[in-house]
Amino acid sequence: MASTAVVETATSHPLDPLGAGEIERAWQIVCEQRNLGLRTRVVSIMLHEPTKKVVLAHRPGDPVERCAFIVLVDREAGHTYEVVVSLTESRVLSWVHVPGVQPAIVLDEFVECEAAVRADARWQAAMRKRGVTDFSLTMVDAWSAGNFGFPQDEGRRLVRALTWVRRGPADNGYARPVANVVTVVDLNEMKVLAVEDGGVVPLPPEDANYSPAVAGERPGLKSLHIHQPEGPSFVLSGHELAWQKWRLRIGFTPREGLVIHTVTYEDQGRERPILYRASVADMVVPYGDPRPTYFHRNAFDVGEYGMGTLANVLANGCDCLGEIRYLDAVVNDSQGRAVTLPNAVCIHEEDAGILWKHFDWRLGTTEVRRSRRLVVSSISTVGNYEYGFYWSFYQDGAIELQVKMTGVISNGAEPPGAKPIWGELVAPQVYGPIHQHFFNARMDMMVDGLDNSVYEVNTVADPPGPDNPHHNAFHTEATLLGSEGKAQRLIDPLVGRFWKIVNPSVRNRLGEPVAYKLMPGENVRPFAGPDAAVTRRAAFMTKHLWVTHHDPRERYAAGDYPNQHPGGAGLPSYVADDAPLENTDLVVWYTFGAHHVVRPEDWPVMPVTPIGFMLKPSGFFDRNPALDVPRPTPHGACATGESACHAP
Ligand SMILES: [Cu+2]
Repeated sequence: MASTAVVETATSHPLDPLGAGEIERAWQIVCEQRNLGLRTRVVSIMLHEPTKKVVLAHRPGDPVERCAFIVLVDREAGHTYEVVVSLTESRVLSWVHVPGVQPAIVLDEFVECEAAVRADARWQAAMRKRGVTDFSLTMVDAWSAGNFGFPQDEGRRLVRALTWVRRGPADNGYARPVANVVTVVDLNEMKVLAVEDGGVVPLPPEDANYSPAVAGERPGLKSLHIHQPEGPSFVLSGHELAWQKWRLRIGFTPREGLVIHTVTYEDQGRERPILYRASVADMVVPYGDPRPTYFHRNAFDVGEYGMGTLANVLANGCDCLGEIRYLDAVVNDSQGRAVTLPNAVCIHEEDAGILWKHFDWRLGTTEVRRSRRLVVSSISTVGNYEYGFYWSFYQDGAIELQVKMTGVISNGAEPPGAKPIWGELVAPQVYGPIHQHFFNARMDMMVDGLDNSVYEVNTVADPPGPDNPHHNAFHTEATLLGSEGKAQRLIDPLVGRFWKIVNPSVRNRLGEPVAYKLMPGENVRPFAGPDAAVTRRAAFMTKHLWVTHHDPRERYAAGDYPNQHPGGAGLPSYVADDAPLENTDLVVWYTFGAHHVVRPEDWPVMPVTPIGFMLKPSGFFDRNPALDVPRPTPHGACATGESACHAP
């Protein structure tokens, strides 16, 4: 298991996430230097990232100045504050009241909200009407309230909680949704404001448990072991990862979870930068059912809940298989204490099928290479759903992000015999509303340097004519997306559309500017109307590609505080000045949507559905950069000709 290739030492780098000691020290400094109300909740404590200039100039051994960025809520006044603390100088550098916003809901609020709802007489009456008398068996999920312009919501920190009922203490409670009951809770006062009861629908009759005791275990699976007796081929030093010409840093924030920093690929002795920073900086799940228990389901799972805070503790042989190295993540609780999530980030190599092959039938020789990828991953549980984030790096210079969705669908109950319009039945009287999951990956690009341009490339058919007498001609057309206004685009798979991030100042040996291309995968458009609250609040989902001029304050596609936000924040405001984009420091934001028409097979726990995209070199290298990957067997046993002669 032990390997000399893996050096688990802490390096001091400006992008290292805050450690437990730093988190607690930052909060201690705030407590010492500011008069805090007794009812303060700490939402997040994370690294206040230094400027690119500082990071890119950093050399090993240089002194590192460390700062923390803290968001807190003063529950008494209902105010939100942003605080920057210098750990190096032990002082509060800035303290800013941000008016009219609600930061993400924190874990303690979930727990306290459930208790407050269970204790409320109106909610208890609603439960008794449904035959529920043991309130300890209920599960109350604090769904974000959204912003529907209700005057009574104004200025309050709210959730619209939904209830499910377990049959026994170890039961999958999501089997029994309580339809037509929405409980509005003020989180600052931790008080139930209203219980909206739209009438009784019976609880669904069936259990939905999925342990082997219930589901059984099929026979026939022989053991499968991944052995790397010499250890993995990557080297992890602190948060820096080096593998097969790739070098990158792994970051982690309570909000985004996994963050990938400073990605480079070594090419003929040059360490060539590709990405400065990448993360899934936002997501939203709009539901398509207009009825009272459903219309407000629009979870922004990154900005409203904190994907990092909800990261799982991963286990070898379960979440990842093989020769695994892990990184712990450290987040904060609402009292400013550090919370270590052991093994939150999994790093391992995977065989990824063949990388390239050619059989020369005249010579009877074959050259084939196996592809291996380095996968950096993390999984978060947000209430009923699981999201896995997998960044993969390939030997041919490709980068892939895959999000894997699993867990339990958000559901409801229908009366016996009812056939829902806005979704599907997944089990008797259990209903899964139609919905979508839109993710936005923010990629601060650095293709051979900070100054880049973005082109859209479409393929067009030539018109018939003297230059196209056989009507077969087609070619690509590249259009510069020269400003933030022009760089708001949709996918178009029918014209083979992709986007190229080029560095106009660096040419490959063919004289073309070096580039990476963004290759969309599965995608969809949002179906919520243009004036829907969720469309205003998550305008990022209305375009698949956005490009912005780099501004370190522009971090989140739906803005800094999407929770209860009326809309217009994030990308629409970032591009309002229509900044020019040619040959400059820019950020690419890619929205990708999973369209979830729920199936009975998604019940009671859904098989993983992956969605994602790739960044591929496109004239970045002079030729296939993976020619030098060694043959799969030491003496070239795969490299000699086998039979199977066939005519060309
Ligand atoms: Cu879904």
